[in-house]
Amino acid sequence: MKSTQATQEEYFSFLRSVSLLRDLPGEKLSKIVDCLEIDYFDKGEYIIREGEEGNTFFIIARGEVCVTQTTEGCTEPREIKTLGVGDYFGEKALISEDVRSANIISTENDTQCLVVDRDNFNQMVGTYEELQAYLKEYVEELSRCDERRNAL
Ligand code: WNU
Repeated sequence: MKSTQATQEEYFSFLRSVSLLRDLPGEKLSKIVDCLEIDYFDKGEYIIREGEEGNTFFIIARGEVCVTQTTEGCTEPREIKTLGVGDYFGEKALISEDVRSANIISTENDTQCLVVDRDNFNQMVGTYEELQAYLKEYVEELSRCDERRNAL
């Protein structure tokens, strides 16, 4: 990401406030800031589509998104949760080496996401065993949630 130093510092302190990244060393966080892309989405716009290949991880810096998913026996994808500022998504496809497992749709105009690509995500997570273990466990929990939803 090319930007002024002031913006760099804003993103740095924002990332520091994201629970997942709380314990990363500053040096690591600065590297993430350096390689971030910023993406903007309008209300109703799909950020992620279920079934597509994905190579990016997202952190919401502004706005809100909803998570929807196809379930057996339903024609329309079902809404499963909403996420807001400081929440993140898209880790599952990266960690499980799978296609996207849900839709992520912006529910506000001008939703702003910080986007980390697979290489940088692996660098961010791979070097921190705790982070890796935490996400891996979370992703397994999501798979169980998916199964339960389909069993109902
Ligand atoms: C869920 N089932 C599935 C969420 C975000 C981060 C964490 C929950 Cl650590 P992807 C679609 C994304 C997926 C997840 C997100 O949707 N998601 C869920 C569920 O119940 N996915 N399968 N809830 S919000 C959320 C925990 O990030 O990653 O790359 O794309 O498959």
